Amino acid sequence: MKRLGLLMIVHALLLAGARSSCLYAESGAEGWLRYSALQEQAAKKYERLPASTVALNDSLVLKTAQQELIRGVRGMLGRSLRTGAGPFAEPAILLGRFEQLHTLAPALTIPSNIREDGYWLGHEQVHGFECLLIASSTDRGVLYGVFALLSKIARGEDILALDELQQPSAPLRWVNQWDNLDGRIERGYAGASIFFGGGNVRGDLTRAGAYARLLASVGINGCAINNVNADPRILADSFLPQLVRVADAFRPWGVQLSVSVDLSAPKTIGGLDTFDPLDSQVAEWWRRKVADIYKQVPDFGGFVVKADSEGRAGPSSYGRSPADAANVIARALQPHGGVLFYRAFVYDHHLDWRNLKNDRARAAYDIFHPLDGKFENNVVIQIKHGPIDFQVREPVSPLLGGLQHTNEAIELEITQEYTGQQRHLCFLVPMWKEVLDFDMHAGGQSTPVKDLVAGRAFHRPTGGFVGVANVGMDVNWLAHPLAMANLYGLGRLAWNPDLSANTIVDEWTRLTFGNDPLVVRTITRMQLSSWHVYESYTGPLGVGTLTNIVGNHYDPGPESSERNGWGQWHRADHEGIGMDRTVATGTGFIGQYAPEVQKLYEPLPACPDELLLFFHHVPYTHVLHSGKTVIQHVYDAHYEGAEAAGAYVSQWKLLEGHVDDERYTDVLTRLQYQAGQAIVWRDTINEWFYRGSGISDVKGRVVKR
Ligand code: GCV
Repeated sequence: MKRLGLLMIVHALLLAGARSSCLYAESGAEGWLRYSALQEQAAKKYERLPASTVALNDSLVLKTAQQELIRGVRGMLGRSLRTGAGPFAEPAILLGRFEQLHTLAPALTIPSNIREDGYWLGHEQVHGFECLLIASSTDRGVLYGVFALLSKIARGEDILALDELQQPSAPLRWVNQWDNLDGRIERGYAGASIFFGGGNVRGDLTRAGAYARLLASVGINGCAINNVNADPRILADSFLPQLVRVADAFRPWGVQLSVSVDLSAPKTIGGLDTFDPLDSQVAEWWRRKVADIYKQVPDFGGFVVKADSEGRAGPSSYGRSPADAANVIARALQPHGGVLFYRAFVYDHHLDWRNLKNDRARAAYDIFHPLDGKFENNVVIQIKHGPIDFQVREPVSPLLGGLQHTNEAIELEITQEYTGQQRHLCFLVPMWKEVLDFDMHAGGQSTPVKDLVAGRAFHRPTGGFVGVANVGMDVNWLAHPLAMANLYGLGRLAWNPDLSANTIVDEWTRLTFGNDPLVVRTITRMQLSSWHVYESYTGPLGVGTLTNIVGNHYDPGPESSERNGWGQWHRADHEGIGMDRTVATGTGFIGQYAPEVQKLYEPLPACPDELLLFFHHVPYTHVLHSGKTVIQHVYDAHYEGAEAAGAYVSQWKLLEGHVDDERYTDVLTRLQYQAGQAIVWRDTINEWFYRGSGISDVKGRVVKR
């Protein structure tokens, strides 16, 4: 134990060192929008880029797009694009909406029928001049097209014969921030809020504007800025002028402001003696409140609601359903075009752990599936990707396949609450890809999650993606410079879930660190392996969380999930481990999936190793598909994982001199810390399993201290 304690202290000191380096120069602040000067040879490729740019309307967003284009070209190619010259005077980069382009050049064949915010990059003759065209049905789409063009230049791609149409997979591509009005962020690991402090919106919102720019660059179009554990004051009349300022900071980037609201607001701040969603005064309160907001923020996005969950107020206080609660607010939003995200993260956190049939994983489906079709058309059920809570490995939430007459959005957690809290490297895109590609077989058809959430599978009017981001005032936004690949990846997947993890991380690395092949190869390999590495030393075989769940959700704490009502149980005893969620003998959770999916999980021999302990309780001696026993797998995985984490340090050291010193040293310090902490995890978990099972490691490494 002494050795462990010492290691912890050394690592805490190392981490403190890593944190203080947040003060280094602004390199992290630009994220993946660095626009670093290209080397002479690389820049030659773009010699024929037109020397001017013309915006075909003067909207705020189009102006932003034009300024961004000028900024990017100046940074990367050292050239200042001219503006103001008409499109007929010289070759130009034309920015505008399809209809404007058509008026200008009726003979052009312009794509039609493209989804909102989709854009076209084309290279055409306009009035005798070679022009590069960036066009869309919306000004925001043109902005996205500009970012795409700049990304191509930064990554050295050809742009002179462009004819490329890009359209978003889903209409709603949002992030949620869990920021409190006092400036702290729930599950935020990168400093204070960029929006709030001392109970108010910050005076200086420069950083909020810079965040909106990053979001827009990957197609994110909405941001709820406050914690889903919402302070009702966010809706106070006196607070509205403060929200207006945030909306102003977002607007140039086409990011719609939204807030999380507490269902009790009509009572707590509204002066009513009830918040019963079926009470007509309550309905009227929401109607007026929403109308006031839209008067001052006409492009307001809508609300997010967490209710009847983890102590939050909810419709159950009046015997009403989530549909009653969602609909009363949704109706108020409807005339203004706003949406209401109602979170499916509703569960009883006082479950009786002694009852082996109890299962928190069942909650979302049990509550929301019977309500399918009872929600207004502008309600979106926001569903965490797994049935528990962002663990390192979970099966896909059955509710994603359980709503066919209701809009849905998938909630993915960018902030690494259970996956190393941005102190460990854990690139989550490979995990999200597995979820999005998973076929739920809903309604007897092939329905990958990505089609369900986009609304395509069942012809829903809307749907999408929500990433819980929790960026903070840290110069790197998410603290660990490599963690920004998760924010980038969320946006890219929301736009196009068919992109591979490899493509996404390759793009991000080139944009963030340049095109040096050694850098690109090393970072992409590290990132792509990192989720499995983290999983192997923290939560193997789908066991769920072995972290300290009653405390920081970070350190190893395998006992903490048991004998309490939170329902994150792994049910380890001296003979075996795992939750029996089968239909035959367990909690019946597997029965919430379509029959095709049940077949994958219900029979023990079919169940994939990586989810075995999520679905089945087995003896430690159970033999896996891999041929190893469960217990030996646990021992080996922890040694392999810790070794792989250690190897990241030497891999990163190859980049000395290839990456600027500030980021080189910052990342190195963090990886060294991670390597130490992985050993702490390895020894704590292996020893705990050894004590519990009494079964020795065949390689003789695990000892009782
Ligand atoms: C905002 C988990 C987190 C909570 C979070 C909650 C949620 O339980 O630990 O901090 O609360 O999820 O998603 O609502």
